[in-house]
Amino acid sequence: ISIKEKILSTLINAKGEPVSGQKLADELHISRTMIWKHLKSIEEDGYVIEAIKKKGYILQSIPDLVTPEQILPKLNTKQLGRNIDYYTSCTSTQIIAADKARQGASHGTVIISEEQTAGKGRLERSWDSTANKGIWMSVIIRPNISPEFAAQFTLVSAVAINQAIQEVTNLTPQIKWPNDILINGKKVTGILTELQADMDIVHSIIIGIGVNVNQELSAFDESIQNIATSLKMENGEEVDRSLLVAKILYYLEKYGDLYVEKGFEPIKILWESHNCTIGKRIRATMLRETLEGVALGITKDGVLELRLDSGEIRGIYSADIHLLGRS
Ligand code: BTX
Repeated sequence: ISIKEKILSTLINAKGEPVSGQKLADELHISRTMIWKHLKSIEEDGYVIEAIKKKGYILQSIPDLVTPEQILPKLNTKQLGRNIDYYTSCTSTQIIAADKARQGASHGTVIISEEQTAGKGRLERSWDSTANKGIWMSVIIRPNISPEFAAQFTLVSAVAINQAIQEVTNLTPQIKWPNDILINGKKVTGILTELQADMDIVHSIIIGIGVNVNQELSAFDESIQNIATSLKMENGEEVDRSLLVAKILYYLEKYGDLYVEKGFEPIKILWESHNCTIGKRIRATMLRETLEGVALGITKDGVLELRLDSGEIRGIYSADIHLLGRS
């Protein structure tokens, strides 16, 4: 933790009371001039600090950022998010997380950025990641499971994010198999799960989470304006991003642990109660074929069962799903 971070956390912990510049200088063993320089730099990050003669500095307002300083006081987890690597801008948190995981980053490490310049979707598609308006994060987990069970973490994550959004906003999102969260039919969240494993052992799973939070419609690239939405667009209010991050991590830990301990059955029930896919007529586009039919349900392994018009039932492991309406 740097000197600047120490000064900031002292100001935050003072809860509106003045903090003496001399006291800060004494405690941190640096000059008053250095304190002043750090305060200027904190102000450049969007914090508003008032200086009161003979009394000291008061923190007047905090910008909406997803810094560790803002997330940690709201975080109620044992391991997830206890180690946060924060960026104001980066190419993709998923790429940084993959490197860190290879270098041995611990279970629960989070890479989070205010902005991504090359955010990734599945199959090398791009993910629109406007600065300071969304949650763009990757969570490194190291569960003790074999690789064939890793894909289900996408469904575990969807349930966790869904629950967190409901709790913070009162909106009721729905999960579209396997990895989209929709509100009023538009995409508010994408999940990208990547695996580092050998044949029979998982080294790490990297869960990439993108949530559109405070964007206006015009913030989205024109090409996705008709399919994307943000929490603010849906409920008309700004959402506290760091609180939502903390809640997502809380439920991801809770449901991740539940999955590792009890298997997929309890997650399946939660997933089913929030999904908008089952019972619908859908089109599933896969790498080599496109199928149409009625989504019957998910199996105990999270595979989507599709009844084709011929009556044949097919298990879908991975696809892009287009909802065609009721069956
Ligand atoms: P996906 O392949 O299911 O969805 C990508 C598609 O979604 C795009 O082709 C586009 O049509 C649409 N899209 C792009 N950006 C947005 C957006 N902001 N909102 C709604 N729709 C959009 C989903 O892939 C997985 C996305 C994971 C993103 C996270 S962010 C943190 C981490 N880092 C990173 O680079 N990716 C993950």
